[in-house]
Amino acid sequence: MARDWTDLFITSSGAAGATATATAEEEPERRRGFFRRLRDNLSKTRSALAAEVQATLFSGDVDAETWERLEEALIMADVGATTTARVVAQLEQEAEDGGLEGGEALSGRLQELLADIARPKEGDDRIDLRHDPAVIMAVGVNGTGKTTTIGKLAWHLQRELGQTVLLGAADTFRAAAVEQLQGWAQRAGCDIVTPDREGADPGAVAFEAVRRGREQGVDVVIIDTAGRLHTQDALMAELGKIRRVIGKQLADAPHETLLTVDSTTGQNGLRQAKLFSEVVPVDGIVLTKLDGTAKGGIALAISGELGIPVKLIGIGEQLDDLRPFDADDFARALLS
Ligand SMILES: Nc1nc2c(ncn2[C@@H]2O[C@H](COP(=O)(O)OP(=O)(O)OP(=O)(O)O)[C@@H](O)[C@H]2O)c(=O)[nH]1
Ligand SMILES: [Mg+2]
Repeated sequence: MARDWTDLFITSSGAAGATATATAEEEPERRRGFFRRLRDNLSKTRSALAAEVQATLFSGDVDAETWERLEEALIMADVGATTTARVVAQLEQEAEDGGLEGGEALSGRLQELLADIARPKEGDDRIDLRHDPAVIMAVGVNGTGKTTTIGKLAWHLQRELGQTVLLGAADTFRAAAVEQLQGWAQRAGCDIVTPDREGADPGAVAFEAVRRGREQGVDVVIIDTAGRLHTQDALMAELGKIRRVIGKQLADAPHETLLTVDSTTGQNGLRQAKLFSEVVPVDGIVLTKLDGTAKGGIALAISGELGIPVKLIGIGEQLDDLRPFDADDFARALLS
């Protein structure tokens, strides 16, 4: 099932349904355009991986060297050793059993196997906005793309799903961080709650944002947080504190904690995801900067090895360069 904004987000209003019907006719063309962009923006990983896979699987005789080379290519693309071994063993088995003949069949099956690994578990793959308001919190290592992602997300939620959005600038360490988020609020056309001074308590800003969101009846409040290394214990503990303060304003909030992972950091991203999710309940990953890396296979390693769903991907710096993650499209864009 192809994923769009209406597939990823569950909303209570009928707006999503209305949008979906209105665009039903243009849908195939729109999706083709979407896929072309995805494929283009993933070109670094694709050119590294697809060429090698073609050369390996279409070379005629399939032998031990074929599987070794395929493993190497997947590991180079950061699919991860464990996930790679699993996929290649399965493909090898199926080829030996005689079900797969020729490069076309082999690469088609490889694509399926990769998509299976990347696909989040049913029920684990959506973001429920049916709260008053829904509170989303962005966390992650410095520079991974939290603030940029929030800006793009606010824009899409309003444009595609008709949701009203309020941002909370709880990255209070640097004045520049607040200014950056203000810029995005302007571009997205939504309100923002800012700290009254540099170094203000991030929990207080988050609390105020949720309070104001309730008062104004907005649909979604998105909280930005300061970047922190997964190894900085005190800063990691602070995330828990911000969450508790939000919970005092609105029980059960935050409803969705999104961890941004910079795909250019490769396997280190996997480690970040692991350690962050040990400290805060991470509901989904936003994998950013896929346009700038040959290591896009990290999406598969995260799903395959940590079982944390990748929900959104960043494929550039423009407003519309954020999109719901679709495992099938992603695998296809990497290999075709
Ligand atoms: N090419 C590309 N650049 C991106 C993407 N997402 C974010 N960036 C860039 O990455 C840089 C860092 O993004 P920010 O959103 O400021 O990252 P952050 O996590 O908020 O950073 P801190 O607040 O310092 O922790 C910016 O220059 C963004 O434009 C993406 O998907 N593709
Ligand atoms: Mg930031």
